[in-house]
Amino acid sequence: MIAGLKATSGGVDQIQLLSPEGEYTPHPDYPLEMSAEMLRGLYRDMVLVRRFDREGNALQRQGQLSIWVPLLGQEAAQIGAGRALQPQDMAFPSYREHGVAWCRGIDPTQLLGIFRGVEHTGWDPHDYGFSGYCIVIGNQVINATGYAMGQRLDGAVGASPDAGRPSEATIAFFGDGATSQGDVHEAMVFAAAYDSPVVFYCQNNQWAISEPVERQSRVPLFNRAHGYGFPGIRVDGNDVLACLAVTRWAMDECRSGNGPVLVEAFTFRMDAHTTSDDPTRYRQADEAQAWKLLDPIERVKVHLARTGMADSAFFDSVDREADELAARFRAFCIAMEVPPPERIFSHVYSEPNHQIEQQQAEFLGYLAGFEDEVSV
Ligand SMILES: Cc1ncc(C[n+]2csc(CCOP(=O)(O)OP(=O)(O)O)c2C)c(N)n1
Repeated sequence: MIAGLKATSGGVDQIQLLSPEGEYTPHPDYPLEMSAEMLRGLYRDMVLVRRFDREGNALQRQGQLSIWVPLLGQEAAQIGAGRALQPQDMAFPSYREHGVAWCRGIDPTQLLGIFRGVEHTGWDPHDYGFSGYCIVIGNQVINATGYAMGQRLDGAVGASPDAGRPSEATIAFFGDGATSQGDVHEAMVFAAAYDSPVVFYCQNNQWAISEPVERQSRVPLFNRAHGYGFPGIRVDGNDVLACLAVTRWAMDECRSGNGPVLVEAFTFRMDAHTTSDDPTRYRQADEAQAWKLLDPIERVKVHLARTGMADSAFFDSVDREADELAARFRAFCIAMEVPPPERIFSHVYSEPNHQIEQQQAEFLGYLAGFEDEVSV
């Protein structure tokens, strides 16, 4: 194993504000205005997101979803980054970013259609500043870079953006495995060449399905940024405060025209890659056990309790809210109607498309051929 990439240690370069024991230490380069309300809000976000994620997993096991992509363990990496964004920013997720979706204002029930196989997406990206989920590894990173280029050309970047609109930036979410993909390298070269306002946010959860990160990179991932010519920062991905502070800084750099930036959130995928995967086939149980001690929610809970910023009534109320959310999520899923078969051809392009219309007509004609069949 390569030094600095040991399973539970992000190494000396890793930015951390909240230790696994719940001790807060401010960082001079990444200041954060702390308040009890903000901390309670981050805690609530993480608990609710974990709760509906667990429900998604259970729904797949009960045959209600075709697949589910768990985020267990990555709550801090996602909520920290998600809460660092401003409404005018644009985020490009892969397929595991349920926590970021939550921060962008997407109701969790809107995530269900794609996993039940009845929707292409479930929301309009422009309404939320959150693109559709991307299953093709790395593809969204190149799209994000193009979008960020557009923000620059539109005059939305810099100290005094055109047309009185607030400065904007883009963030692209991807995994450690995606860094082995050509699209990601192209995106980084292009972003550097054109000073694109894009934060490359890599959640290094240690595994690309069964491929460990140390087989994919000879150096810690954040170090690769120096080769492209922009800053690379490794943050403790299980520390929501560090993820928030560092992403906020990185987005500000991009909004002011100093981007791009690579942020590597060093974390761990506690569950399977998807519900179709069996991690016991390729990883040791003690690896997950070691990461359990670094749980992103527990350290905030300990800090809140120890400092008196929250009491048991608060924790109980969040748990109750989580149960209610999970029940609503489940009920919505089970009640989802099966759409008519031609629906799959809609919402493919934003404008009418002749080829898609032709395919839809052909498909309907094919189905009509079965109308005379008598069922036995
Ligand atoms: C272009 C492409 N190649 C292969 C796959 C199959 N695939 C799905 S997920 C995955 C691993 C991705 O790992 P990583 O980028 O670390 O993200 P994570 O799932 O761990 O968040 C692969 C190879 C794919 N979806 N797209």
